[in-house]
Amino acid sequence: MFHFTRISMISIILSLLFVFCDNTDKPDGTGDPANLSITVLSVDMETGDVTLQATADNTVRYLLYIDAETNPADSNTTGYFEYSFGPGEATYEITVRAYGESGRYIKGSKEIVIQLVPDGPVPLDSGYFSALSYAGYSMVWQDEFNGSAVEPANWTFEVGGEWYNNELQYYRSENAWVSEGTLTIEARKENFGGHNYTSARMITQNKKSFQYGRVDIRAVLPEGQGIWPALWMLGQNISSVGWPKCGEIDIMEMIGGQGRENTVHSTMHWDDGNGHASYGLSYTTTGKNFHEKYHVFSIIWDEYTIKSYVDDQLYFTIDITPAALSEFHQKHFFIFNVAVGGIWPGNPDNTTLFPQQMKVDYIRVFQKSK
Ligand SMILES: [Ca+2]
Repeated sequence: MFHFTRISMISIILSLLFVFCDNTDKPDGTGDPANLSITVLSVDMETGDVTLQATADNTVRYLLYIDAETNPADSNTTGYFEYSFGPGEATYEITVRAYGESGRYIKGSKEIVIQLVPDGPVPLDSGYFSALSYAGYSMVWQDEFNGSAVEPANWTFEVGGEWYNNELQYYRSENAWVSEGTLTIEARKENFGGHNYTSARMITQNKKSFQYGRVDIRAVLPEGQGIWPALWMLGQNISSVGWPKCGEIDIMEMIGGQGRENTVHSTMHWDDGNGHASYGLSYTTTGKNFHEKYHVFSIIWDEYTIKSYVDDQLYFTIDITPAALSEFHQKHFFIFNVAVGGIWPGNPDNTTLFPQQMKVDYIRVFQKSK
């Protein structure tokens, strides 16, 4: 992803020190605290965990406040505090009060700003590459996304806000582009057409459709609760027979959040004569999550089976020879999209960082040589 976001923090001194009278047991000032200083010792860029040390003379107790000085977040005699601000963009005021034996205190404040900063794109050469050729196969179509625009001879944008599964996004062509050798589909948190999120969905229907072959798609996925990238296919006859009689080949789906970014799913959908039927399996990586480097999502589809792969590792096979699976013996077209929210992933929450991007390096289709 291009905007690979991480948390950073900066702190600045917000206020000078003041002496407050909490009570007047020792009005002569004996035992008053003095010389308060607050030092931010460490900031964990990914979790928002902060440690800080307050020191002052003649102090018997330190109290930590976050924002309003109503209830202390912590208190101790050492002045050493650990506090987790969590992810998300926000500005906090932290205040430390140092109480002396007199019962009076002095206080100081610092401002903590949590920001999300671009961490740069995942390098295009990171992760897995598939072969450019396979014995017994010929390449019949490829889009390497090496130009400067989405190729209209290959792709059509599906736009609008009426979708399925209680998804939240409005699809727009503005949320996809080609640059630096990749296709980017970006899910954004923005209001458009009565929706709170936008994204893109593009199809090859009536332009590039295939019956059987090997498909390789090299991509790096987005992340976060409620983010749902998919690389998939539908039967070319969907407009006449509808779903699921057209058949659906989900080459790769991932639902983000809750630590699920290490797993992708491949699923087939069809009509078995009694309605919708489906069968699929998932693949969980033992390496970096799917948003941290490129992987190749593949199917090998012939008249007998559809097999699904991640980085040439087979993890799913379905026998498509039974008559009820006739859907998979006809041409299918491709769909690339990033959905937001819905029944399966659940909706985004305050841990979801936007924008989120799926990047595709290439799609290649090979068929058995005649
Ligand atoms: Ca490329």
